[in-house]
Amino acid sequence: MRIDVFTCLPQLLEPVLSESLLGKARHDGVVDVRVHDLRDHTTDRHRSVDDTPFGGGPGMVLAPDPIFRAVESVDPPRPLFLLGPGGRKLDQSLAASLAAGEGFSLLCGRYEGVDERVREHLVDDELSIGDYVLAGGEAAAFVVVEAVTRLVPGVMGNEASAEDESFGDGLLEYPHYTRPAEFRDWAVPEVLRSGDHGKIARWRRAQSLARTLERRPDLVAERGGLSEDDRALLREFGLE
Ligand code: JCQ
Repeated sequence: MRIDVFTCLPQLLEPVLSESLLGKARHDGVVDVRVHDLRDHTTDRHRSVDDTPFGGGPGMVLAPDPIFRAVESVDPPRPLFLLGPGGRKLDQSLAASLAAGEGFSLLCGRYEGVDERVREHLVDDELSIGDYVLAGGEAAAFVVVEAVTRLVPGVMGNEASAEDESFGDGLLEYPHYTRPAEFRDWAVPEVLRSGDHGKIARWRRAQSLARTLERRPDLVAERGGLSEDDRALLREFGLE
């Protein structure tokens, strides 16, 4: 999987992409994440990537020339997504479809925006990580790269855990515990220490269901509500 990121702040992005399991996966050649500095594709003496908006108004706009030059000289994997609050919202299913492909590219918006000709004639689509405004697309690029690459086989330490978790099946995670069995008078639920693996699996599933119903009823509705099995499971553990 190859992911190319175009930014005028590579020094903000490169360090966070080089740490932890993603950094190791890049180092090991499991994923190929390339960060490109838009400033390397400027032609003026000041290496400027932005300019004042036609028509006036506050702030600066990313100019088209360095962006077109950067993208055309690299010929990065498509689709090329512009990161911005106006885009299609990233969710787990979009992350999964991107992870199933060969690669894609990201363009980080900055300042007040990006020259509209980039949107019209260069990028394939616009991607958002949520309904809020960032100073620039770099933090959003990191979110997209992390959400997608952790689904690529060989990136995460534990291959099983990416599947078993939150959102994998549209439910929130069950509660997790580690040692000590009793911490400040708070004991780990007895079922987890019972050694009854069938019962543990049912308890976890019931906890996931109850927690999702309580905190994110919209997610339960999205999967079509509770099945009869789901209800039986909640009843078994007195969670109904
Ligand atoms: C991404 N949710 C918010 C900020 C303009 C494309 O133009 C702009 C891009 C940005 C940076 O991205 C975000 C964002 N997902 O703010 C302003």
